[in-house]
Parts: sequence; C-alpha cells; structure tokens
Amino acid sequence: MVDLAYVIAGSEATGGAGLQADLKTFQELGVYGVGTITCIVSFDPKNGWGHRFVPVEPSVIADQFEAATGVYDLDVVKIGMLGTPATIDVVAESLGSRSWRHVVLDPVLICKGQEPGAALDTDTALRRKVLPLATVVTPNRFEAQILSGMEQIESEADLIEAARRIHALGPAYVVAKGGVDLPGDDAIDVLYDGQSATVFRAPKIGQERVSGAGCTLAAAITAELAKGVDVADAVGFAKEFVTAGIAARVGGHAPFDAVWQGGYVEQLSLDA
Ligand code: PXL
Repeated sequence: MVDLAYVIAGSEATGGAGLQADLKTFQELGVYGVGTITCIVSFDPKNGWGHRFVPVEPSVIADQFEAATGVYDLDVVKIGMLGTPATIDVVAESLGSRSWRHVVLDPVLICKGQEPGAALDTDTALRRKVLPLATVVTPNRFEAQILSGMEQIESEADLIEAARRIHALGPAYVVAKGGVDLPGDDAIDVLYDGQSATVFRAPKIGQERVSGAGCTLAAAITAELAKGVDVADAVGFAKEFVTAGIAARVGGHAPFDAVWQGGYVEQLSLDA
C-alpha cells in the first residue's frame, strides 16, 4: 500500500505556499497526503499583497485531527503555519495524544498582516509547546535568528552555529535554510544532527525568494521520511526537489513567483 503523510498547516489561497504546496509535494513524491487546515491566508492584491489571515476555530482543528487520525494510522506529520497561541495549544495537545515516528516542524513565525505583538506571543507558544515535540525543524534565516537568539546570520558558519543552538532546544535534527538570503553564489542549507553539520548547496536561481520554497522543502523531507528514507538522505533529496521546482517556477500577477512541484519530474524526463 502507498505510504501516508500528514500535514497540519494553513491554506494559502493562490496555491503557492501552505497546505496546497504540501499536498502537491506529497502527491508528486508518491505519498498519500492527509491535511488539516489551521488558518486561511488570502493575499490582498489591493494592499501590497499583504496577508489576510483568518484562524480556524480550535474545535474545528481538533475535529479535523480526529477525522484524519481516526481513518489512518499516521506516524509522520509536517507542521506548517499555526498562527495563533490558541491554534498552537490545540495542535500541541492533539500531537501529544499519540506517538509519532517523525514530526517535521516548519516554524512559520510571522505572517504579513498580523500584529507584531501577536507574532511574539505565537513565537513564545511555538517554542514552548511545539518545538519540544519536533524531531526535525526547518527554520529559514529569519526564524533561525529568532530561535537561536543570534542577532545576525550572515555566513555559512553563522548558520551552522544557529543550527547547533536550535538543536539544544530539543529537536533531533535541525535544517537551517540560508536560501537566497545569505551572500554568495550558492543557496545553502545546513543539517545538524547533534554531532556534525552537513552543508547542502545548489547554485542560486535568481536573487528573489520564490513562494512555497520553504513549505515544499519541508514537505519533501516529510514525504521521504514517510517512505522510510533516513533524515540526511531525505534532506539531500528535498533540496534537489525544491531546486528543480524553483527553476520551473510559475509566475502570475503577484510580484513573486511560486514553486512548481512538477519541476523535478519534468527535469528527470528531460535528462533521460
Ligand atoms: O511560506 C510560508 C507560508 C506558510 N503557510 C501559509 C502561508 C505562507 C506564506 O504566505 O500563507 C498558509
């Protein structure tokens, strides 16, 4: 039977990020995706593409979790955007009610359009309640700065140091993403497993962030883990998958493009 992977994340109405990107990634990688929606994000074309953010009622999140885990024996889950302390409480409680082989946490901390004070409360709750349950955490540069308490992450060495500090907060594996944010010609990501750091690199494709890259990377790691791949191989593959998706990105009327999860398979067939 097909392997299953579960995602608890926000809906992003244009399909570029969030739950939509996660489920597309699972499907591309041959894994049956099951999803629970935590919030609904709709970019606002009339207002600088800011995020209109609507949380889903905690009881409705609990209902979705009950349905998903009632039907399937899920043991690998990705956590994406949660958004409010009340959402974090219900997700942490639900996760804690069962055991997991892997909990992959993409620590999406802020969303354009939320109050900065709300973002701080969310950060604190995420760090206290969800981070301890994670086996793999995938912060970007900004999130790595907040979680590690480092003021600046400007180099590969800084990224490795941040990954070490975040590892000390509990998760067995830290994937700290430099992406296009660090200087240099390569987009680098660091995997730290408590003993050694492995650096994954790929030439940068443009200098702009592409929507859904972080979601897709973490979802691809999750899908590979669901298939039984080990963490280092899952991260190495996910990097190739997202790089191909960025190269094949989709443009629309927004000032940012979105990852195309079909890019990897398209590239394979071109190479064949
Ligand atoms: O890429 C981060 C992200 C995650 N989840 C949702 C989002 C976004 C960014 O827009 O909307 C729901």
